[in-house]
Order: sequence, then C-alpha cells, then structure tokens
Amino acid sequence: MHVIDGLLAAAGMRIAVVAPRFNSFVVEQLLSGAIDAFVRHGGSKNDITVVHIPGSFELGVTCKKLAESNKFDAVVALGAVIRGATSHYDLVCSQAASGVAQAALSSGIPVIFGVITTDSIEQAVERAGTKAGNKGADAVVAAIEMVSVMRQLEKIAV
Ligand code: INI
Repeated sequence: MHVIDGLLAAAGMRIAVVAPRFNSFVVEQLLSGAIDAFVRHGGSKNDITVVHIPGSFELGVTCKKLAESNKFDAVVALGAVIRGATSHYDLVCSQAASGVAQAALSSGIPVIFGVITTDSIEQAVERAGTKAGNKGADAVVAAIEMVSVMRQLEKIAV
C-alpha cells in the first residue's frame, strides 16, 4: 500500500499571499496569521511575497498571474466577504471561489482558498484570530501540506 501524506515543513518554500484591501481590518489579521504560520513551520519571511488588491472579486486574475509565474510553490488567497447590507455578496463569493479554483487548475500549483465568507462582522472577526482561530494561518498550513503532496506526486508521476 502506498500512502502519501504532506509534511508540514516550509523551509525553502516560496509562497505568494494575496490580501484584498476590502474589509482590511479583518484581512490584515488573516495576513499576520498567515505570515506567522509560515515562519512557525520553518519558512522564511524572505520567501513570502504579499500582493494587495482592491477586493476579493479580483482574487482570480491575481492568483492566476502569480501561480503561472513559476516563481512560487503555492499561492494563498485571503479575503473577507461579509454579507452585511451588500447585495453583491453572492457574486463576490462565487467569483472569488471559482477564480481561485481556476488559477489552481490552469497553473497546476496549489492555490489555497483562505477567504472568510460570513453573515456578520462578528463572525468574520471570530475567524480572524479570535475564538474560531485564524483562517489565514489555516490557509498557509494547507498550502505547506499541498506543496509537500504535489512534490511527492511529481516523483511518482508516470
Ligand atoms: N470585496 C471583498 O473582498 N469583500 C466584500 O465583502 C465585498 N463586498 O461586500 O462588496 C467586496 N466587494 C468589492 C469587490 O471585491 C471588488 O473589489 C469590486 O467590486 C471591484 O471589482
């Protein structure tokens, strides 16, 4: 039996983290959780490139460009889409999710969905470093795991 498990060792990995400015009070917490998680898993701050964009709607094209650049092992998309009173919540969520998924598929490298989608600001704050953890840190751990899995799959690829 062959079992492939990703290792959580980030030394030598290069990642890009995309951070929308919209709802920046939440996204900045996700970003600091992401950077902290990368360093705590052995990665170097010098191997992180942070890209600020207007909003989560722009994640797809940004992640695609970064993922196809051959400069990164993984791309992490952060964001906070909060329903509140906005009518375009569903549009922004679905564009962000499908854009991130398409960037991963077109590039063949992991593009991780670290976007919080919530009904309220309180729920977003809970997921950005308070009682429900930090989704930015979770996203980076998923990126590290996926880079390790992809490297192992490359070795067995026929
Ligand atoms: N962008 C977000 O990242 N989060 C939101 O909650 C949000 N809302 O609610 O509108 C949002 N809108 C901006 C959007 O992502 C684009 O930047 C904008 O429409 C320009 O294309």
